[in-house]
Amino acid sequence: MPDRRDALRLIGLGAAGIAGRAAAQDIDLGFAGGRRALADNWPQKGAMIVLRERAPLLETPMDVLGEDVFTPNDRFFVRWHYDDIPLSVDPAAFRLRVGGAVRRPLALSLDALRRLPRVELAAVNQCSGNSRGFFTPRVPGAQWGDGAIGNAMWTGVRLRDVLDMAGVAPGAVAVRLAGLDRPPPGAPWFEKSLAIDHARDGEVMIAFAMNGAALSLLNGFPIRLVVPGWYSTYWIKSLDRIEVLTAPDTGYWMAKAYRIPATPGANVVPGAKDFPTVPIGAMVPRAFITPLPDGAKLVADQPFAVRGLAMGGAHGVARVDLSMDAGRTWHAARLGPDQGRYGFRRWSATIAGLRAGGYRLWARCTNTAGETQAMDAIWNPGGYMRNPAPSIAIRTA
Ligand SMILES: Nc1nc2c(c(=O)[nH]1)N[C@H]1C(S)=C(S)[C@@H](COP(=O)(O)O)O[C@H]1N2
Ligand SMILES: [Mo]
Repeated sequence: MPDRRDALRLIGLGAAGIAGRAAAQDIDLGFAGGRRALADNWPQKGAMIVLRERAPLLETPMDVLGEDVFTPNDRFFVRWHYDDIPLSVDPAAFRLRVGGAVRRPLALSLDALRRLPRVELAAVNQCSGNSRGFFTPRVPGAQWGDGAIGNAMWTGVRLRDVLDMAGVAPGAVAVRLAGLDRPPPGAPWFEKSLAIDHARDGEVMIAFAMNGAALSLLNGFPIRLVVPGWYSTYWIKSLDRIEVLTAPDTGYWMAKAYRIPATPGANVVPGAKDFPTVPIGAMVPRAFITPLPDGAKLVADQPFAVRGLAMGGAHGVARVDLSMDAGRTWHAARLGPDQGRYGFRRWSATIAGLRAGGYRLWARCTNTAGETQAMDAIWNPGGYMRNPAPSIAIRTA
């Protein structure tokens, strides 16, 4: 648990320290306006890329992401919408309330939750707007690079088991979830809903640990929702309220925000405005080439190793392919161990020696449902679901 001093840093005292430290450790995310400070004075966090201090937006550096299939908790990205986030939580006093269309409203202690059957699952947590900074033309919203993503082994209990304890009443259509963070006066609570069948699918989880340790405050201590395969806007942190609804959620965060064009791949012509929308949902496949940096300098005529991570979205990773000719021909990469369909999977390949010169290397992931990454990026005004085949420049000399 962060102490009081750590908590104070969260509410703004950190600013001076961050500014003082930043100059030597700037990072360039690779788009105009993408210079950011790296700061290591956030509670329970190592060096993070700071997009915003209040409410915190902290991004994972890509070389850190590439080091392991599981993202270290102290480098895991952070995203909150409202300034008023929980700075300390008393685990003994904490209660998860379950109400709405249920037979027995509940106020569950953490101990009561822990008595339910335990489940464990690897899953990628990715912000809907990950990589938004690369949108062309640019769109408003958090200007993330590619690091608003991480993979963890989540431990917790099934949302279904909690709902069954309360007894879902007939006529239930959705389950609404909210946490301890508070909106400013007049603004709507950050609440998200899942269809009742989704909420009861046995995979949606209330997690109390990631990678074997308690959640950090910034990542949702003491419990958070995990919605495997779905964008993390639904992964409510510091979850303390569950409400079963008998009519669809018409709240701001479902009906107005986090909506995507109802078109294939959420893609519209840049600048388009009047199109039907649906709430964002399942993630799409992505590959990342890391830790090899963009513009890597390699020795000519010598084979070299490339590796990275891939995710399949709502389906497992079927394959990762590499191209050195702008997508005309693709060659299969080796896949590392399968840790479950919702997690990252390692890929690697050896590339034969290249004559001295400049090259570009592309990667793409295809999932077990046959969805793959296109060479060209999509566009939508929310800056959501970006997943073109990534590429890096390589120089050999
Ligand atoms: N209570 C609460 N939960 C929340 C949010 C929030 O603002 N409040 N933001 C959501 C969004 S949009 C994202 S991307 C993820 C980020 O999870 P992380 O900070 O653990 O990486 O939290 C989700 N859960
Ligand atoms: Mo997000």
